[in-house]
Amino acid sequence: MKKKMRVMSEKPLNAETPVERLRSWITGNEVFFDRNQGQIPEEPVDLRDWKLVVEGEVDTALTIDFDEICRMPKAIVSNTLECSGNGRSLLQEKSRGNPWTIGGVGNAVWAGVWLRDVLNRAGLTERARHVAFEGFEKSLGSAQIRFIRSIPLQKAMESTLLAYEMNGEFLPVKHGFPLRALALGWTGANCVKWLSRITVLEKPYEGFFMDKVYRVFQKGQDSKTGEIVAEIGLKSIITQPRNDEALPPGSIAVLGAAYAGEGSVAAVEVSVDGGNSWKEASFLGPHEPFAWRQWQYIWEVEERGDYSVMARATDADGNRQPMQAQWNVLGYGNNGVREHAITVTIE
Ligand SMILES: Nc1nc2c(c(=O)[nH]1)N[C@H]1C(S)=C(S)[C@@H](COP(=O)(O)O)O[C@H]1N2
Ligand SMILES: [Mo]
Repeated sequence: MKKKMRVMSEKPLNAETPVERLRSWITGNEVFFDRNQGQIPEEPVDLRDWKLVVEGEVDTALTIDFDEICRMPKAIVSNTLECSGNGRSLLQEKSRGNPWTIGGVGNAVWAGVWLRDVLNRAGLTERARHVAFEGFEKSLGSAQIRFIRSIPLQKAMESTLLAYEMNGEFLPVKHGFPLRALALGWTGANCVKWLSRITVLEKPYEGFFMDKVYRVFQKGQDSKTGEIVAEIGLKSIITQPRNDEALPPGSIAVLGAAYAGEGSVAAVEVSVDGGNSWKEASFLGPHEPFAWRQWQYIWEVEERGDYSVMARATDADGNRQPMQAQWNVLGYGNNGVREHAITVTIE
């Protein structure tokens, strides 16, 4: 099976999963997409040197070592992680950033401790509203800006995991060893790797990675007034056939995955005529909270020619994926049906 990542930059490492490897419910650790702002640690940190500091708007600041984390109640959850910029290169109008196609997403089974258990240990003051995470990796660039991101307290207490395992192994170094945040159903930017410090705040953390990037804004608008990227949007991707593939007439298995952030995918439909008519796809494999669903549609086709194949997802609340994505300067959240259409030639 193909293992080669599509590398967009080496330093920092930004690489997407080959499409063939998005066809199973679990995305293997070795092909899980890589998204980094700073330098991936060269070696796994010595666990004797690592600790997690919890401070800020808490009754008692804590310093927790790895053994202590592992002794806390263990939670196991599936979660689909997607980079906010995934699909950027498929937008109709160009935008700034890594040229992701569809492989800036993956699904894994993660194990760790609930953030709420850690925060409850420290005790929250009545001023507590947001929770900031800091990664310990070396920054890149002359400005030496640390990767610090905050999320609202409600998300932190409801459905945020501090994960130390990914698909049954300790986190690979690239994916945040020994501990990372996982705001379930939210984009990767909210899931800080190489976690070393949690600071409870009265308001969102202010800094480069909060105010200049990971905001949805338009040309001429101050980035800081744009919305902060949070939940992953409702979206479907086609993983087979490949875009521009030529196939003989007959029975063609169209495969894909669909995901809905904190929501649940209820249906996926496929169109082979540019969106004029739609047929329901069937689901394959597990259906778990926060995780994508794999689907297939058997397309019977006899007539030769070029076909535009599209997939659109509907969630459990009846929301339907938009036909076209909402463009923004940094190209976040591309979940447009048209942007993700593929062309198949029957010859
Ligand atoms: N410490 C740290 N955490 C980070 C980042 C980073 O650069 N540094 N990148 C974030 C972004 S933008 C994404 S999409 C995810 C990617 O996680 P992965 O590389 O494990 O797939 O990590 C997030 N957490
Ligand atoms: Mo990201």
